[in-house]
Amino acid sequence: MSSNKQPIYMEQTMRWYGPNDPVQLSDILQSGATGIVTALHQIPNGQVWTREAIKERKAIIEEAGLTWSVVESVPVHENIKTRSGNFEECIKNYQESIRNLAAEGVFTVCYNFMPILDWTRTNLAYPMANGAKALRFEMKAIAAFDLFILKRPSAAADYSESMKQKAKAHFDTLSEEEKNQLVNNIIAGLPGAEEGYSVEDFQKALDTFKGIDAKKLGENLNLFLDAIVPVAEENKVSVCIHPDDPPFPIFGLPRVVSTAKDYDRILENNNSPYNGFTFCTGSLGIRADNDLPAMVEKYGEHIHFIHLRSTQRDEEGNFYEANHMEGDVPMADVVEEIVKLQQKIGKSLPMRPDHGHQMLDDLGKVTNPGYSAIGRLKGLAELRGLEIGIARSILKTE
Ligand code: CS2
Ligand code: MN
Repeated sequence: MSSNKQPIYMEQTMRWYGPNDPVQLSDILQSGATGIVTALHQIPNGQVWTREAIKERKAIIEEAGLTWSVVESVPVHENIKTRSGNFEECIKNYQESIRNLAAEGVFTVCYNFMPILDWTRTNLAYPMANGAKALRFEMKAIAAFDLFILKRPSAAADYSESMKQKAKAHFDTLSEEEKNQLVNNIIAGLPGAEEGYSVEDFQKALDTFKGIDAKKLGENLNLFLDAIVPVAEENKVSVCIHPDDPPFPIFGLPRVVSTAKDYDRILENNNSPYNGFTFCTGSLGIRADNDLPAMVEKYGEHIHFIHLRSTQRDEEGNFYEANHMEGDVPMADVVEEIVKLQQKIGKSLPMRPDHGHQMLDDLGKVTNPGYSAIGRLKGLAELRGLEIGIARSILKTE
């Protein structure tokens, strides 16, 4: 290399759902990742994460030779999003959890602000041509659930005539078992979602967002940040919001973290270096109007955590999770910007291969959808090679 500069590489991490995760820490160690992304899923949403509970989890991770790099997520209670009920207590508890994490040496906290549902898919075993299985979001399945199972009062207004027809035709092909499966996929809670619902409870939950449009939800997010960013600053904790997935409204629920405009609003309100983003290429990449490399360049100093995966979309709003190097996400361009960013800020950013296909031996196993071992291992291996190649060639020409 002509330059003396050493490349700065991303910190390779993997998500681990805790002691009950079928993928163990010893498996993650073999992937070459050094960092763990995890959460205390056993603590009910809205309550304080105590120092003892954090310390205990951290010890298990370190015992395995790994580091607890990022919390994903400290969940934001629905009452905070609607500013109702005991939201003030929930915010106090959130502040306390941030303090406790910092006291135990965990300084990066991911969260999201999606109403009611965390990430949403309709098919968890969408077959790829090569026999692997992917996660998929299909509009006609969402509409079929919304119109004919949930029977949400204002659902009809949210779909075009042709989508309504497609949804009806699709619904008529579903067996009882397939209907149950669809309901489960949508509302029972994908891994990491802290809440699951029955159809009845789901409608009740939707009703709590009556009158809360995107403007209001954006204000509620700002008010939440007003309360937690100062605490994050004091404790040197980077809080990083994960984008909406999918990044457009579903079931009439508002979205406030889907675009660069949303990023601007979040920073305008709290322009602290500790207020930032989990840059999830798979979620943001579902929108053709998100220029991902440009977003890394523009918001880089506020990107505290990176999720790399790809999605393949179509005009109708359907998408599936593609191989990490395929699909709509220009992965090489994104990684090139990340390499430049790390060189500029002189810091390594934690990254995880976000989801992977269910493949090889994992096809016969019970796995957390999106979080089987081998697909993520493949993603990480490809991403690692891509980054090394890009970083070395950039430094050579400098
Ligand atoms: C999903 C979610 O895209 C993703 O990473 O697997 O678990 C997401 O990480 C959470 O919603 C973030 O809070
Ligand atoms: Mn993600």
